[in-house]
Amino acid sequence: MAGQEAYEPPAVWKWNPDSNQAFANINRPTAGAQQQQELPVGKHPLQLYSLGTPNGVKVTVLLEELLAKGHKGAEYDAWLVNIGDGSQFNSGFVAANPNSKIPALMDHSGDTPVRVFESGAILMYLAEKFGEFLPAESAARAECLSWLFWQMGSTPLMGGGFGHFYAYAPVKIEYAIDRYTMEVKRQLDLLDQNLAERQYICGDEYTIADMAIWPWYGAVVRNLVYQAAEFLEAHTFTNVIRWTDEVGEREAVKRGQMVNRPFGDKSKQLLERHDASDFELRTQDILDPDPPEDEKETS
Ligand SMILES: N[C@@H](CCC(=O)N[C@@H](CS)C(=O)NCC(=O)O)C(=O)O
Repeated sequence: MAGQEAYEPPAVWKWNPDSNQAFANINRPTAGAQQQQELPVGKHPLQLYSLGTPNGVKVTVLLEELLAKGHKGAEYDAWLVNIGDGSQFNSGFVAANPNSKIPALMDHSGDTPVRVFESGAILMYLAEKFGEFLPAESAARAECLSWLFWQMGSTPLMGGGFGHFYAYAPVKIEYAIDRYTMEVKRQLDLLDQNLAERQYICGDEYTIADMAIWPWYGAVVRNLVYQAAEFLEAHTFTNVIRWTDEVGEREAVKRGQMVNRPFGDKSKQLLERHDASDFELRTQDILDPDPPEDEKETS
């Protein structure tokens, strides 16, 4: 098969730390802290440790949506966790999330701090805490949680499966790309059929299910991840595109996407968020402006 070298697995797999696997510098086959480093704690009860990837954006969008609805208790400090340098293996982060992946939330509002990890669990925790974006009525709640858990279970096949083998793997393996492309197209078709009938994922109401699904599938159809829109014929999923654009117009969604974002347009990068005014005062174009063209080094 094209791109596939013959490989006979040995009886026992051994880790090769020098392999050419994508992300080999941070991946290892063991869990737990690798270095002592405590987490910073800011002034608000809610402390978020994250990065502006789709899993991180879900949570910052929800927090900004809660604040937009007037929930002052949703004020939060968002600290940047650089997963490229292995900060997710610092002892403080591991105490907040033993799984060593962003996002992780600490809620200091009670007598004992509460840790919450897994983005879906964080969405549910905050939605329940503030009584928003998760319907209270049993059937509507079941529908919302079904789509939330659908995202948590399905997206790894898109990200870890399709995205990894299509965009990141150092060899293009037809078998793997075929397998995961089939699944991703099926997932997009499912969303498209659902959104043909409904304004939002669960019906007329915008919920945490939209917030969970949008950063992933919206990014794919708008070609913001994996550069695969043409390959997947993303333009055919017209209902997903309609919903993607509609959700993307929300002010809280625009703000949530800026938080803990160390890449892209500097005016949209808010590396840390400690106050609502940070969106106006502390973006990277202000904190770290590019030198004027005529002062740039020429070599
Ligand atoms: N199921 C987890 C997945 C989180 C996740 O995969 N986070 C990635 C960034 S999007 C990460 O922290 N990766 C670092 C690593 O794998 O070491 C969730 O939804 O919270």
